[in-house]
Amino acid sequence: MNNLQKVANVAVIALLFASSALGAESVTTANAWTRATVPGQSVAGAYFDITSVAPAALVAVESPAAKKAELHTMSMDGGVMKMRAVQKIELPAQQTVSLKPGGYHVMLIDIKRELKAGERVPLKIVVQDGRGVKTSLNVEAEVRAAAPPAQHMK
Ligand SMILES: [Cu+2]
Repeated sequence: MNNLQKVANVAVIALLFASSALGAESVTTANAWTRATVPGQSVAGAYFDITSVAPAALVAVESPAAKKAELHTMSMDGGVMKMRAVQKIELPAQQTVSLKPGGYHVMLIDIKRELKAGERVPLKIVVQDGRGVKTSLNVEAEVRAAAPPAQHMK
């Protein structure tokens, strides 16, 4: 570890002690994307990598592109992949949690218009820290070219 890294680590620790609430800089996201929709498609998954410096949880998402957004998980149930809504997605300290097809994802429900490849969909994500304090972050999801829409089961 060089001196610059040591200074950076001390700065992060100081920040943790200085603020009881998670600052916007304490949670980072990367690689946010969603799939382009086909006409008539009303739901779409949105995905991103999220990392928190302190233990936290992703508790809500909203987007102006959809009437509502839910946090979903996907698991095998009797040999069938099923999605279900979850109240939160735990974010262990300094571990990147990936929302991706086949796992945790954001479900955009009642999409207001077609999502076209190349455009960006704004997402507002809400993270709750260990003391219950909520912080919201804005994330831009890149719309990627369509693949066959996933089956949505309740
Ligand atoms: Cu889903």
